[in-house]
Amino acid sequence: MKVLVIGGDGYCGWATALHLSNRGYEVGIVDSLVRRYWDAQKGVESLTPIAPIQRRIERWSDLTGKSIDLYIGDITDYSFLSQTLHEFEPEAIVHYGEQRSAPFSMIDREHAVETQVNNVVGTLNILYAMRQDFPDCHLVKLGTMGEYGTPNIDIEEGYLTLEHNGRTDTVPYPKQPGSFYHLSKVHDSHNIHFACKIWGLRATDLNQGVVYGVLTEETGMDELLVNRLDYDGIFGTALNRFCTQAAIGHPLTVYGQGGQTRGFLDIRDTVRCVELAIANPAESGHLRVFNQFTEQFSVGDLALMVKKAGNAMGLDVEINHLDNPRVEQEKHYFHAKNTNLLNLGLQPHYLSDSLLDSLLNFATKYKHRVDKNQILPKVSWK
Ligand code: NAD
Ligand code: USQ
Repeated sequence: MKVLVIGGDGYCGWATALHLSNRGYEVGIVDSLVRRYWDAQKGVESLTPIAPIQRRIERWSDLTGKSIDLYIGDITDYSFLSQTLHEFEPEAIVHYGEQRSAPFSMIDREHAVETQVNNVVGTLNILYAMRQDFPDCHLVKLGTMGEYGTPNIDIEEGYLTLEHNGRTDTVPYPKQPGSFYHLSKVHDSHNIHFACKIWGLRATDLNQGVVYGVLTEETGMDELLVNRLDYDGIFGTALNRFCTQAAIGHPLTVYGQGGQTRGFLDIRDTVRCVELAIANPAESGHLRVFNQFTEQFSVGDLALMVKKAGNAMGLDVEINHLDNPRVEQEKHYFHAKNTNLLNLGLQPHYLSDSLLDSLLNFATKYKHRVDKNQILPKVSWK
């Protein structure tokens, strides 16, 4: 099957492209390389040195004999997108190609606009291109668990059955996201839902939790294939940041009380979930929603786990509770369903002592590359 991975130079996209290629899919990568530009613009860098995309792909091909097609361009440019789809003729599109940092989207008006234009227009262009020429293609779109926010009731997978004044209906689950970035994903979900309904397209929205880890079977094959590891205050996610902080002896940066609870998953499960979604396509005319995470933790619990694992390795790990730069609930109910992917056969990698050891070892190996000025958060929601 031919699969186009949009955003294939990024953290999740690179790991996914290699995994699918390894599993025998014919893979193409689309990327504007805008994430490398944003890093340069903000003066931040992946902890791991990442090679140019062309070298990464060449190395993969030398190692495995498998080729990956590369299309460099911006999907908000409709003629580029349309031409690329005609050249590659995908049977499935995996769409990771968005601005994905909540703090980036909250810097100021310009960053909020840039995030929402990039994300919403890119996704709308894909929907129009599919409607025009590829109506049977399956869109696998990366959404996020943060679309739901932290409601005081259980989170279902995409839809909620309501009873109101004696009548019942099943409707998209109410969304209460916590940043202009997370809102862009909600707008995408609504646009995809509508396009499936009116044009009969098929799509899966993967509401993914916070991803952690560096290595997959494929990205661990060679130094040139290594994945990015963001630890800075804009792009770094909680557990990746905590492990890097532990490695350099910086107190772990728990925001506020630390009771913020989220869904989490290992990058090795991200690639497998996407493969499962592709191998079991959605029906046409329907937006299917899967909640893509394997475990729930509070950030305070994660910090304690990193401290314990770090201390066992001889690192001196302290936990700091900073004034929360975000506006979010710091103590709340959180119980989300995640059975759809398990029912398709996902066998999760749970967060274990050995994985924490390997993440800490990884962070320690590259700790000379840490820019200590990029650890503390600089973006405020207020
Ligand atoms: P990333 O920034 O590492 O990768 C995104 C890639 O998309 C980059 O290489 C970037 O250059 C490219 N891109 C962005 N806009 C583009 C455009 N208009 N045209 C072409 N390419 C474009 O991000 P990531 O962590 O790999 O996240 C990928 C997706 O997964 C995002 O949609 C994000 O919302 C979602 N997601 C990520 C996480 C996580 O923890 N990393 C969790 C849940 C959901
Ligand atoms: N947090 C800390 N300390 C830190 C960093 C974060 O306490 O140093 C807290 C945040 O306040 C928040 C939680 O940890 O409560 C998660 O923050 P994060 O930066 O790890 O994740 P988030 O901003 O939600 O975004 C990330 C990805 C995004 C994806 C989302 C999945 O960047 O692309 O959509 O995770 S989810 O959170 O499920 O929506």
